Amino acid sequence: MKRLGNMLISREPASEIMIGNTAVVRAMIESGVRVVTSYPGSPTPEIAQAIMSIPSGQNPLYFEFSVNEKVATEVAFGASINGHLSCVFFKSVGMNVASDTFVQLNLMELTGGMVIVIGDDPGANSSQNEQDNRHYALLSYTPVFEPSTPQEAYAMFKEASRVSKEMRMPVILRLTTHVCHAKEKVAFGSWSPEQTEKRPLFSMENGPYIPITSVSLRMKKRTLEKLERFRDYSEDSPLNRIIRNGSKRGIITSGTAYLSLMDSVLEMREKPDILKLGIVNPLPLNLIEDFLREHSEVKILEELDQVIEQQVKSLAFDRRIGMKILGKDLIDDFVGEYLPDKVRGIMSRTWPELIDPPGELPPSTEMPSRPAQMCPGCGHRSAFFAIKEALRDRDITVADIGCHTLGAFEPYNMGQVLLCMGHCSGTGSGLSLFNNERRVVAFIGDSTLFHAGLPGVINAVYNGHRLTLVVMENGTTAMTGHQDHPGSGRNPRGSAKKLSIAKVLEALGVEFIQEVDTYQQTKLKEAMNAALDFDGFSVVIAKHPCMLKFTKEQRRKLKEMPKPVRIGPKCDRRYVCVSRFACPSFQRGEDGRVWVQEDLCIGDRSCMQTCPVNAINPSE
Ligand SMILES: Cc1ncc(C[n+]2csc(CCOP(=O)(O)OP(=O)(O)O)c2C)c(N)n1
Repeated sequence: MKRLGNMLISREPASEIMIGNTAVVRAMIESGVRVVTSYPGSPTPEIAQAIMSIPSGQNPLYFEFSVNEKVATEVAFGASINGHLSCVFFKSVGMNVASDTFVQLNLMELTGGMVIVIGDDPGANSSQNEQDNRHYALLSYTPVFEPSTPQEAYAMFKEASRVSKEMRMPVILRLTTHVCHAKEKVAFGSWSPEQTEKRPLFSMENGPYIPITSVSLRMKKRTLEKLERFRDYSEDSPLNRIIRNGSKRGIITSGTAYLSLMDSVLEMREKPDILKLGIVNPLPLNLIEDFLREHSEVKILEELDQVIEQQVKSLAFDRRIGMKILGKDLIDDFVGEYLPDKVRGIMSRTWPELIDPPGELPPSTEMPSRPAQMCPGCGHRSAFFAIKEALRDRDITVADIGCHTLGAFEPYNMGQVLLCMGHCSGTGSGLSLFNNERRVVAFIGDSTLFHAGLPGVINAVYNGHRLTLVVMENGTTAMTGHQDHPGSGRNPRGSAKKLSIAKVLEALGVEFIQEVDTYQQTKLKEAMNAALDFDGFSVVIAKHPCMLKFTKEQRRKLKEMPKPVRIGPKCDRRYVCVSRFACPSFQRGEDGRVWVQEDLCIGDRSCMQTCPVNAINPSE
């Protein structure tokens, strides 16, 4: 990490192998970004890791994890109108949380410039959906750069910053999972701390900054004019380029789809011309018109929705361009990442005479499927095991987003409905209405509670909903790689004020709050029973540090780690440890014997209390 940090602030130009996320950080530094904000989420958390790897005292970037994406966008906006080039980054669905703020940005004169880096997730590798955030760009009149590789991510971030500053408007750099995590040798330029520009500080004269009534309409007109100026710039930008193969067939594409297409093109019997778009909003309409007129058939190859296709078809209609435009024709074309085999399949359906469909994968290359699991020692497992004992079969459980979502799977089955971060108290409240028989229990992580969970709590208190909220407090944002949050007592710059969840909830008017360590299963079950009996909104804070993080830290400090547990002679093969507690350290042999996989067991002993015959024992 130290080498990474030093490389990111080296003053000399160089070439280094790096992932797209890291390349973006180098570009931030070279561009003179001052303020960077985020709320964690895949596929972008390595941007934060790279920023935090820079030695303290030498970091030219102020960086914070804000409490959610909306606040992160607001902090970056505030910095920008005070003359500092700023950047906010988050994952795909983070845009939904940021959106109320984000859609206003285009109206503002962003004197410092502001780049919004979005990590979209076609294929929903680590998200609830694969939403195409180019729709938000259209909705908010915001330009979008879309790289295909880490080198392009680096170059496009720099260009996005330059244009954003020059035109004082927000600009999106839209990454996707593949671009974030792809690795290649990136050639970068020089940098010196002295080169950071001074730009106009906040002044009402740069405004207006209050979009109300007729002022808002004037501001919108100015935005639309800026967007047209941006389109003119895009018409001539080398980031939109044509690869000519002398064909009457053409393809318009961008991002990852372009890279996968290049694989297919190698196999094509006749190679089409390709218009590779690096700027996908607003589209360079004159460039596209010329491309359409030069070809008899043009295929639009784009991952996810028909954002480019619809605009190109409407352009062809408006400008009376008579040729064939081929778009998406199957539901499958809207779903999943455009990886090489998928693109080859699409191209072979479009022009069967040019390329054959991909062959079947040989069986040996198929990965065995493995269910996602909580880690050995995870406090969430201990909590689910105990809470399950307090619930009745027909009680309703509501999941939220985080590691604890894994409780929705076998054998715990805790969580029957999930929408998005922080939904659980609201959804649970709705489920509790006209429902006197089935009790409702909602689960939420601590980072999620601060992110978007508190309004649901306030609503439940205010409207007197009867349900129990279990706050799974592990002191970190575990799911996305252990980022700090307001309850962890740290921020990227060191120690920070630690907010007590119990005190926050108390201040919000919650009348029943009990805190229990999740390893104390009997106590937790009692607390749950009391909470479920409470006539109103009740909260149980089920606490235990994230054991993955804790064990990693302990390994650095301790010479010797706790020893794995062992199975004693009392074991009468009821298999509670294997089937109901379901820690992956317990294995059932072919002969029916239970044994402990020692390289998984962290010796936390939370399992010992779950064995009805006390057959799980500590090692000496
Ligand atoms: C709007 C949005 N932002 C970010 C994420 C990425 N993400 C998934 S779970 C999670 C939080 C997990 O932390 P916590 O609530 O503390 O639960 P834990 O994983 O620690 O159990 C985040 C940030 C997301 N899914 N949605």
